[in-house]
Order: sequence, then C-alpha cells, then structure tokens
Amino acid sequence: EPMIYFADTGKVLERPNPPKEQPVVAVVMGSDSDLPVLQPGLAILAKFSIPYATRITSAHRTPTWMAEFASSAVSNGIKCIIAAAGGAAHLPGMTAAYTPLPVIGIPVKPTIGDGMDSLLSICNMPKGVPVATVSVNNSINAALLAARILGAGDPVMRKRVEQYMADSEAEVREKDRRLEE
Ligand code: RP5
Repeated sequence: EPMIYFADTGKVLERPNPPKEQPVVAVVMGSDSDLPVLQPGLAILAKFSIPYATRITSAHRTPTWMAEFASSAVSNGIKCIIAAAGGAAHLPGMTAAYTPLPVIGIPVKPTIGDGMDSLLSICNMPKGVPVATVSVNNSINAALLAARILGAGDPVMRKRVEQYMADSEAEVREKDRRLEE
C-alpha cells in the first residue's frame, strides 16, 4: 500500500517504496505524529533499496506490544531498528533493552521546547544498553547509518553508500562551481 491512513486523525501520508521483500530494517515510532519527521529517512531507505517495515508502538501507551515487537525482531529477520520518539522519549532505549540488534534513535522535536529533552532521553543510556543517536529530527542520518551498518557485511550495500558519498561530493562541488559563474 503506497499510502498509510490513520483512522483516528484522518491523516493520509505517503509511504515511499512500499516494501514487498522481507524487511531488514524496522522503523518504529512512538506516535503517528512522528511520521512526517520520518518521511525523509524512509525515502533514503527506498533510495538504497532497503526493504523496511514501519510500526507505531509506544513505550508508554503500548508497553507490552512494544516489548513483543522488539523481542521478536531477530526472528522476524530484522537486522537493524530505527526508533523515533519525542519528549520523554523512551522508545529507542526500551527497544534496545529487548533486542541484541543495533538500534538507531531519532529524537523528535516535541510541540513544547527545542527537542533537547528528546535528544538527552535517547542518548543518555546507561552503560551496557547502547542507542546510536542522531540529531533532532535527523531521520536522513538514521537511514544512512542503517545503510552503513548493513553495508559492513554486504558489499552491494557498501557500494550504494559509496555512490551516495560520491554524489554528495559532486553536488557540493557543483554548487561551488556555480558560485563563481
Ligand atoms: C511520544 O510522544 C511520541 O514519540 C511523540 O513524539 C510524542 C507525542 O505523541 P502524540 O501526543 O502526538 O501522540 O511518545
């Protein structure tokens, strides 16, 4: 399904490249209100042809379901989890507590404040339970980090990361060249 419909809010949002293959990245968010922040990251996963699954599950509102999701991620073929939450952002850390998989946390800017609370909630994990934390609302870097994690053991994925880096460099050089015109 190319679109995701939320019956409670009536919102319809685009899901880029709906996955048909077995998902290897799970993108989990605490609320449907986090989804707009995740869209650029989902576009990156699609660009890298990484099959992904999306899920709304909350550390606070659906704790049992969240635990079930995280505990079964390995047996469901997931290799890496991206978890986004805002405010008292416990979802990435609690996900990491239930799975041995790498977890990348995205702090979402809440309606109140600048997102520092989300950032610190996610990166300030106790020793032994790591969450790789990107900057506030930076779903692009979360997706790129997932591609690099997968690419560590997959030469095809690594090539895509290298191509992305080369394209980025070419883009900056082109912008610089235009400055002189
Ligand atoms: C967190 O609370 C969610 O991740 C979201 O960022 C924030 C607000 O959620 P809603 O009140 O918009 O559902 O759990």
